[in-house]
Amino acid sequence: MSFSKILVANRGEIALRVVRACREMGIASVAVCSDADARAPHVREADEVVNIGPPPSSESYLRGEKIIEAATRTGAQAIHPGYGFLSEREWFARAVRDAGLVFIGPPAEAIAAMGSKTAARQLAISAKVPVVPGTTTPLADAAEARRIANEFGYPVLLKAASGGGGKGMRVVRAATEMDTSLEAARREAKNAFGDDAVYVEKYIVGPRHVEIQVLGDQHGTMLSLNERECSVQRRHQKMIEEAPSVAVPPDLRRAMGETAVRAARAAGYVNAGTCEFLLDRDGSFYFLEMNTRLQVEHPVTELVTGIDLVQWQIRVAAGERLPFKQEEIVPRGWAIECRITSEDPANGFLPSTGRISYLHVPAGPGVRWDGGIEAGSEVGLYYDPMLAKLIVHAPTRDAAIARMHRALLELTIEGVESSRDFHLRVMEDAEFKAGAIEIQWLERRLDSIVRAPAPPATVKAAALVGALIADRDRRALRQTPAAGTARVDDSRRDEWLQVGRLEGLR
Ligand code: MV4
Repeated sequence: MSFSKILVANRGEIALRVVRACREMGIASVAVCSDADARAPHVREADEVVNIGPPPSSESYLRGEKIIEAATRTGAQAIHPGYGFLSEREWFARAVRDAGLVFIGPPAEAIAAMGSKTAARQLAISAKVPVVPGTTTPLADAAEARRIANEFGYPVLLKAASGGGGKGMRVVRAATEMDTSLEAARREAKNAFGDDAVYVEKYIVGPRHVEIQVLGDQHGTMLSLNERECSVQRRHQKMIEEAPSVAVPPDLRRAMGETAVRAARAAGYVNAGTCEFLLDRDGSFYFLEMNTRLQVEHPVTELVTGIDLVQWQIRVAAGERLPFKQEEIVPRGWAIECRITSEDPANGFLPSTGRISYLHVPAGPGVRWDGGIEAGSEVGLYYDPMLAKLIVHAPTRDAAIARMHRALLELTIEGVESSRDFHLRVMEDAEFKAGAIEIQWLERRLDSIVRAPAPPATVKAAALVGALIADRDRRALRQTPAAGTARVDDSRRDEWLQVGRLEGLR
């Protein structure tokens, strides 16, 4: 059995990613779009389109019943939800199935099993998956919290039972802070999730965020596709991901992979999913939660494993068997992804809006661009600010960093501010280059990174004059010393010299 037509219930780069997989597999695709996306690339590349409503997500991409109706009407047999929107809604996975369609993702029951943080924690414990020491049931009061905290020592972390994304979290460094912190965590949890249940864990200081991609078929095969390092994040938004991780030697890779597979099996998981872990500095790792969807950063895994995750999502949803053996899945080379967002790093990552007046996309050896925009695209505030992902693959981490730096220099986006310069500065950062990153690294380093000398002056000037100057600008920037040799101060002087030369040309 295979599908002849799939509806893609998403927008932007991920919708285009799924449409591309369909086309390569000889499967027709149906895009859905809001009024704001009628001319978007994901719509143009699909075989059919159904308009599902006004721009706000709540009136379009979140309208499950409209989307299912569109699938039925166009004769699609399956729905790919992408990430975000309806991808992790248990009710949607169930409604798709009840409509006689295939949800390209895990069973509704597996989404439910991993949906609540405390339930997932209990499931993990029952499957002998290590979790951070702490409780699995909500705290009654501060006295109970103090009693538990005394067992494993301060600092501890209060977490919302219905939590996610760091909301309702409070670090408690001493018993005397417990009352006020518990109150604050409860208030925040109540506001964010309508549930003030809070539990407590030992606070792990300075860990990395390492996650394991798993892929399972309907015949009992569950594979680990190894780790991704996702520590470079700001306010729980990942900015840069890579595979493999400098902190994961082969033995640890095997142990974490086996653990993730055990967690996935315990949840009755099928299709692609990700187990998130904290990796402590001493090499111990703790299961945090499972993301029951395809993730933004899936391309880095695709590049180092050679496995097309989206195609295999479709194949296993259609009942195919995975033909791979765990021993065959060995990382090859190094991949890095930068999330290119319409945010202004120089301005506290303030979202920027406007029309993309000019776009030059990097290319060349080992460069992949998963984008959902083009010149002429309108970037508004209705949707996520991620415009595209720039992904590179090279034989070593050093070569991948140099390649990403080169590709970022080639990238020009005019009309909206973007995170491009921020990413350039990270690729030049000595600590990043040394792999000395953990979950607090970026927040600690951000000031010096965004205040670092950067092309903004050149880019801004170019924006005024237009696309012709932008091209010349890019040529000038390309002469910046390579990532491996430039000291920040040198590159600053060099870039300002380039700007001077550019100005002289006008
Ligand atoms: C933690 C932790 C340290 N110790 N738990 C943040 C979001 C939520 N999913 C779990 N999070 C954390 N849990 C213990 N016991 C640190 C974090 C954390 C974090 C985790 C992953 C990626 C980025 C993070 C940023 C800040 C804090």
